This record gives sequence, structure tokens and C-alpha cells, in this order.
Amino acid sequence: MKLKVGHRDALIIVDMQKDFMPQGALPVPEGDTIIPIINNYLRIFQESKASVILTRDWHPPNHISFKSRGGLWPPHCIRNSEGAKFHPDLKIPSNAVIISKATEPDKEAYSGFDGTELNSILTSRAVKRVFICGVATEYCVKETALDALRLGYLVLILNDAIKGISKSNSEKALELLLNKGALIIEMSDLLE
Ligand code: VGL
Ligand code: ZN
Repeated sequence: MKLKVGHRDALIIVDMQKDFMPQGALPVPEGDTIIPIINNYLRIFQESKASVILTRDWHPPNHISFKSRGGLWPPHCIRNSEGAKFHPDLKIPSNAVIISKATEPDKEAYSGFDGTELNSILTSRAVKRVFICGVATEYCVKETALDALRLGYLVLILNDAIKGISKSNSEKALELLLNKGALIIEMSDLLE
């Protein structure tokens, strides 16, 4: 049985920004290789009148997650910088909703739902299922999916359109998501 995408579905594309791509400040290996696949999902979701959401990491210059403040990461995705831009090859529809997250200096927020309007936007559109792709599997994809599960959405992870920083941590993240009730699917599971 193939899934038919409809107007109560949302495609959530997580953090497909230049700094997370090879050459970026915090590269996800092969992060750019999923762009053509995401573009194909974008076409399907647009044709089906589903919602399209893009999250972006949108840090202030002194964000708590940066090494300078004792965090894990080199500076990345500083708001309004070149590295915070979406990859130019992504075919972003004009009606896509952009969700900026981790915008507060003293608070980490890996999930697209954390401190944002995302849940209220999806609720107002009566969205029931969220299809999640992007980077990084074991950080922002994982936490966005976990929040979506907690909030009561049916969560589908697009396994051919995610990339992680570490292979083993990504596998663990997917296992956790499966255990919590997410479904892991790929392009061939969708009716085109
Ligand atoms: C992310 C590390 C730091 C992500 C964001 O988008 O997965 N990872 N900030
Ligand atoms: Zn970040």
C-alpha cells in the first residue's frame, strides 16, 4: 500500500543550510547529496497541496552552543550570514513556511518546535501527519521528530532524504524514533 499525500500533510525540511553542507562551518558529510531527493519530495507535496515547512538554525553570534561559550560546536548558522542561507539548489516554493529556531543566546533548541510557531501553524491547518527530512539525523531531525510524536502527530521519517554527522549515532536515533512510534519510509512508499 502506497501513501497518498494530501492537504493535511506537511513536509518538514530540517536545516538544509550552507553551513551544514560540505564546505560549511559544521559540515554534515554528503549533506548535499539529498538535495535532488528533497526537491522531488517538494514537487510531490506541492502537487498534493500539502504544507511545506523549512526549519533553519538561526543563531545569534554568541550562541550558547558555540565552543567559545563551552558548547559543542564551531560557530555556525549565524542569523543573516551567508552560511545560514538555504542551499541554493533547493527548490523552495514561494508558499513555504520558514521557521527560525535556536534564536536565543542562552538556549539550545534542536527541535523545530522548540520556541517557535510551528505547532500552532500545523494545528491551524489541521495537519495530522508530518514527513521529516534534512540534517542532521541525530540532532535536529531527531529532536524535531520526537517533539512531533509528543505533540500527537503521525511522524514519517524520509529515510532517503536525511543525513547525519555520525553513522552510528544516526542509526541509534532512527531506532529510538521507531520505538517511539515513528514510521521510516522512502520515496517508493509514496503514490506519485
Ligand atoms: C544542528 C548541530 C548544531 C542540526 C544544529 O541542525 O542538526 N546540529 N546545530
Ligand atoms: Zn546550531
